[in-house]
Amino acid sequence: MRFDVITLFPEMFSSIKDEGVIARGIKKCLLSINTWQLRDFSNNKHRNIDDASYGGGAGMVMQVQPIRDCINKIKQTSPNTKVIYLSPQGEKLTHKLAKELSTLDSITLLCGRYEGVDERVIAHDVDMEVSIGDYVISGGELAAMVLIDAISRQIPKVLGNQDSLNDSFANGQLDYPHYTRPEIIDGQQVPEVLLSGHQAKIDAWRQNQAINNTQKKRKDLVKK
Ligand code: 4HQ
Repeated sequence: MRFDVITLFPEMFSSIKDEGVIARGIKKCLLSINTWQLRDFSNNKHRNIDDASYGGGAGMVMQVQPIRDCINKIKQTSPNTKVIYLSPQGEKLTHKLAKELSTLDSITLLCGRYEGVDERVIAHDVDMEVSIGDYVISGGELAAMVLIDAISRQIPKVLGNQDSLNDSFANGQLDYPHYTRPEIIDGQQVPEVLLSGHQAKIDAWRQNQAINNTQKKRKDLVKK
C-alpha cells in the first residue's frame, strides 16, 4: 500500500513512520508513506495556501489551486490513487471500512486545517470523505494517522506473529480479557482455566468472555 499525505505539518507523521507496526511495514516494503508539504504548491512568495471565507466570518479556508496541483503531482506517479479527505462529514471509520480500504494499492490523504478546504475540492478532486468519529479535532493529521494505522494492520504480513484476526471488531465483537505473569498479585488471581493447558477449554472460555464483554459494554454491537 502506498500512502501519500497532503499536509501543512509533514513532521507530525514521523511518529508513525519511525516506530511500531507501521515502521516495520515500511521496512518490509509492504507500506510507504510519502508526505507532501502543501506550501510547496503555493503560487505566491509568502507560501500562503489559504484565504478568507466568502460570506464572511472568522477562520480561513484552504484554497483550490495548491491542493489541486499537489493531487495532480501525486497522480503523475499513482494515477489510480483514491483521494480521501478527513472530515467530520465523512463516512464513519469502522473495522469493515478499514478492511475494504486495505485492498487498495494507493491512497492519498488530504489533511485540512482551519475551517477546512474550499468545497470545490471536495466536489472535483476528492473521491471519498472519512470521519474518525463525531467530535471535532484541530486538523486532519491525527485522523489520517488513525486511518493509516487501522488500514495497515489489515494488510497481510504487516503484523508479525501477532495477527489482526483476533482484534476487537474483527469478529463483530469485543476482545476477551488478557493476563500475564504473575499468577497472583495483591490477591488477584489469573482465571484457573488459562493455566490448565487445555487449549479447547481456553478457546471456549475466551469466546464466552468476548460475547459477555460485548453484551455488557457494547450492546449496540450485539445483533438483534
Ligand atoms: N476535522 N474525522 C476539521 C475533524 C475530523 C474528524 C478534520 C476537523 C478536518 C478541517 N476529521 N478539519 N472528526 O474533526 O476526521
